[in-house]
Amino acid sequence: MSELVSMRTDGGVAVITIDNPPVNAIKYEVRAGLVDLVSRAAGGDAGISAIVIACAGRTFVAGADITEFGKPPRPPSAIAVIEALEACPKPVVAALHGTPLGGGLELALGCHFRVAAPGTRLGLPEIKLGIIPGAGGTQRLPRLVGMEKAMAMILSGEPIPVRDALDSGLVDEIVDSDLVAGAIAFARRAVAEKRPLVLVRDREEKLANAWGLSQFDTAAANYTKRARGQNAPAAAITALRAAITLPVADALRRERDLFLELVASDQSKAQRHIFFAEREAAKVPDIASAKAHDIAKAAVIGAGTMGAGITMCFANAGIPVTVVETSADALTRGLDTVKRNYRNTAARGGLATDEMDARIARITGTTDLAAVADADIVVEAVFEDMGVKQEVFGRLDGIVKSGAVIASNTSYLDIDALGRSTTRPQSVVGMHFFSPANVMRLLEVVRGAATSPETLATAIAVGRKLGKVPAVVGVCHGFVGNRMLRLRGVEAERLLLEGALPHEVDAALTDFGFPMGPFAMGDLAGLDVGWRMRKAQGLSAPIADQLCELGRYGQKTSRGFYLYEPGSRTPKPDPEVERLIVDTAAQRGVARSPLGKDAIVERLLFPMINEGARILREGIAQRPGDIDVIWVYGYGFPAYRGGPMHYADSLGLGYIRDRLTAFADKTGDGRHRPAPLLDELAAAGRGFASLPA
Ligand code: 3H9
Repeated sequence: MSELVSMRTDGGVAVITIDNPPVNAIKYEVRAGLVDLVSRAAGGDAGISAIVIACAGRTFVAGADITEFGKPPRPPSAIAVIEALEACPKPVVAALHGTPLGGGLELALGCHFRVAAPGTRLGLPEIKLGIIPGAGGTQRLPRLVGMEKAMAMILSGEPIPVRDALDSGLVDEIVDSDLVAGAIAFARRAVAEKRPLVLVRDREEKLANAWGLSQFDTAAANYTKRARGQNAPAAAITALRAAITLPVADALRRERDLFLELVASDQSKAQRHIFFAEREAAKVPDIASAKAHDIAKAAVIGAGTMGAGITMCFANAGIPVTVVETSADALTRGLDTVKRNYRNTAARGGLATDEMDARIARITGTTDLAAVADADIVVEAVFEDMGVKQEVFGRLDGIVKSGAVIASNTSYLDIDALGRSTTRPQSVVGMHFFSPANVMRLLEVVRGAATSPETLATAIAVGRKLGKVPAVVGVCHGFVGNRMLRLRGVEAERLLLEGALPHEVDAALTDFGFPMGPFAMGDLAGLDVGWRMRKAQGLSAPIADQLCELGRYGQKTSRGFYLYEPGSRTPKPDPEVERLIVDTAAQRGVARSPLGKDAIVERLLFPMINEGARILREGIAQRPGDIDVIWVYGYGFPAYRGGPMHYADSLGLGYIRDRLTAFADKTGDGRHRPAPLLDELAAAGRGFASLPA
């Protein structure tokens, strides 16, 4: 018998327990153990009248073991386990807690009944891995909760709370006391009451009352519209549609075929890469034993756009936070922004009123910097200027209690220089949030030369607590994300001179899968921001600078790279901008000629990948996957392409090297010469993924 699955009996009820930490994934040994024990309990032993399937540890089965995907299958499959459960003539009750997800929920759907502990969250998140449920989820879930809800759950991948699961028929009972005891009691009642053992796959009532095909197709179209470029959503819809159009056995086979096709696809490989890279990015081997400080109180310096967003992050996570501004007016403006954001979320149904009030109550505003004295972490989010920030750090040094973390939200500046303006550089770290800070998942945690292991560990732990994806990076101008972004910006401007128009460049990137192209993005953020920064550094951008000189700052002035109708955020190509581009190219003696989409994408992305190689060699990022995580969570790089470095590997580094060499010859820009690391890997026929961990 497998050690990961065990059985005991409790007054005639067999309790089969899975114990495969950390998340009870149903890997081979678990599947084998389950088939063995379920068939034993189901068989002749008259002493056993019912079965409970439960899990040890923090959760019921959270899915298939993702590390097994792409390897030769080892029977029994998850489907075989579910068939064994369904074949059982005795009632089978799943006892759910934690996060029954994916194959875990599918296992539970193979049982006759489901009971759950309070706080359980149930879902089919396969879509986030570029696949669909492959063990009956697309057929059994709609039979329990109806097609509309099943479609929402499977296409979003988001879990639902247990209360919702009870109301929609996914679970039969919430057990407030001991879960397994409650499940055993439920099983005994089922036996005593001779409750009919109807399999979920045979329940037709909710499907029969469900949408007709035309309603189904209308709803499905809404999801596929948003799915741009991804294969899994369309496959999920095909499988769900089969629940209405095919006999269940055929529909299950259809689902399985679609699942197998997707598991083998590049998109799913890319999304699985991101799943594991996300979990790796916050791991720093040399601080593994450092202990994070407890954070009971936080403070944020500055209540501008970033400061207000960061303040909300703490309040959302249940941490009391003091926000400091220099004037009463600025403070009021900042706090108003926070309240408006919360009210908007509440109005959209995203936040209950009492929860909103609780979050707002966690925020204290003040103009007195001394109020941060008892904070365990202070996040500085003042104007992006070294002098201003150093002054703030110097003052904080005299106020903040010993041992507290002093973090800067700078997006470019030298964390070591900020550390040196205090007497405790060991407590200083970068915490680079992305705008809007209360929404964007990425947090670049910047490790200074003097940052102590405890400070770094605390910043990472705080990031997790705030629901962010922390990625640890080293100090350089712009860290990982903005350093690479800058190269993309330079290239985008060059492409305009060489023959492309802003909407063509943007369309090439949105077709690739980015939510927005660089020019629409610049207009949204405000072109004056980059202009000011370039001037300070003695840099220039041929087109953007001229637009700014004309007062075209983007959406806020209704004109930028595009034209915006009053009250609209939809970018419209502007003939005046086209003329300016054509004239500028002529003045510079650049002959313009049309550029194809693929050529545009290569010119924008390959120099970034090259910079990524330099970043790796310099040790600014620990692993290629960290760079991928930063680009997926901070800059909208499509997860189904796995981030820039994974994407580079998928194309082959030899190809990237050759294209970069051609770019360098064409533009005369030395930055385009293949970076030594890229060159070496390409010469050896290797990819970034082959670098030692
Ligand atoms: C599926 O089920 C397909 C079926 O439809 C068809 C076939 C049957 N496999 O996230 P954490 C690891 S597809 C392997 O930090 P948390 C994870 O890498 C699957 N490993 O914990 C990490 O390792 P490490 C559908 C897994 O408490 C450790 O466990 N299911 C898996 O923040 C802890 O993870 C999903 O997509 C796995 N399935 O969150 C659920 N899951 O410590 C994916 C986790 O070495 N999992 N690991 O870095 C999750 O969403 C979260 O892990 C969960 C816990 C919410 C469960």
